[in-house]
Parts: sequence; C-alpha cells; structure tokens
Amino acid sequence: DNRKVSQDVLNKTDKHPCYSFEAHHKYARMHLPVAPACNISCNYCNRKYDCSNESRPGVTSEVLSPPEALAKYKLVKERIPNLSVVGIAGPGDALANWANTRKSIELIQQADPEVIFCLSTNGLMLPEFAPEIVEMGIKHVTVTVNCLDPYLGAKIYKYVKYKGQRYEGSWGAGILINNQLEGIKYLAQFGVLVKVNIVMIPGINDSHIPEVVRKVKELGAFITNIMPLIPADGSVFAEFPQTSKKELDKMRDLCQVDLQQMRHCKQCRADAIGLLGDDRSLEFSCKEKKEPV
Ligand code: CLF
Ligand code: SF4
Repeated sequence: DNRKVSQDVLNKTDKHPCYSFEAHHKYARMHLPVAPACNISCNYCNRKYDCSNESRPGVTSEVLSPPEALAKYKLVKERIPNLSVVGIAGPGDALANWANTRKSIELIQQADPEVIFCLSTNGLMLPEFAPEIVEMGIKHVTVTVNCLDPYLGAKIYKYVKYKGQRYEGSWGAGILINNQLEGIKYLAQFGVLVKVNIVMIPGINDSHIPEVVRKVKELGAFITNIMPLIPADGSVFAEFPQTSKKELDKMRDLCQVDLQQMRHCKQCRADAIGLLGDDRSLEFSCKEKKEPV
C-alpha cells in the first residue's frame, strides 16, 4: 500500500547524504561519470567541464564505460563501507546517455541490490525514460528547473536538441520546461523523491524562483536546492557575479515557507566520491584503477 511504499522511500532517504541533512556526515556517495553527452546548451555551461547543473565546473572527469563503472563501484565500496548512494550526474546529462546510464545501474544492481541510485538530469528526456526509471526501482531523481517561462528560458538556454531537431531560444526552452514539469509529475506520482535544483542567476531568474518552487511543489517535488551561479570561463554568464551566500540564504528562507530547502549542497563534480565536502575521488583515479594496490 501507498503508506508502506512512502515509508520505505523515507527509510532510504535516511541514508542519502543530499536528501537528508543528518545523513550527510554519516553516509558517502559516489558519482559515476558515465554520461558525457548533453542535449541542451545552458548559458552557464562552457561544455568543457562537468555539468554545472549538479557539479562544480573546473575539472574534467574521466568517462567510464558500464563495466568500468562496476569495477570502480566495487573498489570504492571495499574502501568506503559507509558508501550508500551511487549517483549519475554527468559530466553531461544522465538521460542524454541513457544506454550507458541504464547499463551501469543494472550491473551494479546485480552485484549489490542494496545500493541507492540517484540520477541528475536537465529533464528533457524524462517523458521518454521516466517509466523505465520507475521500473528500475530508482527512487531519487534531481531535475534542474531554472524557470517556467519560455521567454525567460531563452536567456538561460541557447538551444535544445530534441528528437533529432535543434530548437533555439524560447521554442527550445518551452519544450525543455514542458518535459521537465511532465517528468517531475510522473516521477512523483510513482513514489520517486524528486529534488529540484535551481541555479540562481542574478537579474535573470532570481525574482522568479519562488514561483518555480511553488510549481514543482504542486507537481510533487520533495525538496528544492537553490544553487549559486558559478560563472564558468567562456560561458555566456562568465562576467556575472557569483551569487553571494547571503542572497542565497535569503532566497532559501523565502522559499522554505512553501517547500523544504536543501542547504548543505557542495556542488560536486561528476566523479565525486566520499562524504559531501570531503572529496576522495583522486584516490580512485584512472591510473590507480588499472593498477589496484
Ligand atoms: Fe549526487 Fe546529486 Fe544524487 Fe547527491 S550530489 S546526483 S543528489 S548523490 Fe548532493 Fe552534490 Fe549538491 Fe548534488 S551535494 S551537487 S545535491
Ligand atoms: Fe552543461 Fe549540464 Fe546544461 Fe548540459 S545540462 S549544457 S552539461 S550545464
């Protein structure tokens, strides 16, 4: 029954360092960089680094094949026993590389049925893949939603590539926003805990953020994570100031009235490993993987 299902989901959230503040000192997550391609172009991304939706720009990740992802998972689990979550957060978009993402998850699920899986996506392909996500038993999905208005979206997204076509400006943004909202609703209906990341871009979407929070709450989102813009070199927003902690907290306080707010996000890399804020990914770099100690 529904209550049993939601209790089960909450039990899992107890061990998820991003969904539970209490869990973030106790449980580790690892990101598997199995998703290099992206199907949209955010103006805050410079396409050289990990997806800025979920990750800090600055360091390119190695990209792993599904068998390499399984091998890395096993190595990390051996050395970090409190590892509870395996996330796929780029370096591009988890769903733009669905075959790789799906295969990596299936291999790890077969090896260890206890793992909590977590996906981060721009949401463009959710109408296509949300049913599979539900069937696979994935209970944690993050969707980055920066606005609800396609005209505002035209200032944030350069283009969207959807079903073999490239759509620019508000046309592309409209498709993206529609798919994000439809996807969130579907996932939430089937018991997936949806986290919505919002990149706060001063002068572009900041005054619109409370409206985004209310809308995704109405669709069943579990939590929102308002993140500061980190202006990436070479991106359209390169010259923008980084959102200050004070502005960010003010916005989170305002939105907390409607929906619970994540406040401990560390804007991780697509290959981050360990406790949030204590990255151990270098211990598991490619070279070491080939010559295990
Ligand atoms: Fe990774 Fe994201 Fe899952 Fe967490 S990160 S895919 S929900 S397991 Fe966490 Fe890192 Fe913030 Fe993301 S601290 S960037 S919110
Ligand atoms: Fe870059 Fe991520 Fe946006 Fe794709 S979704 S363009 S990888 S920030």
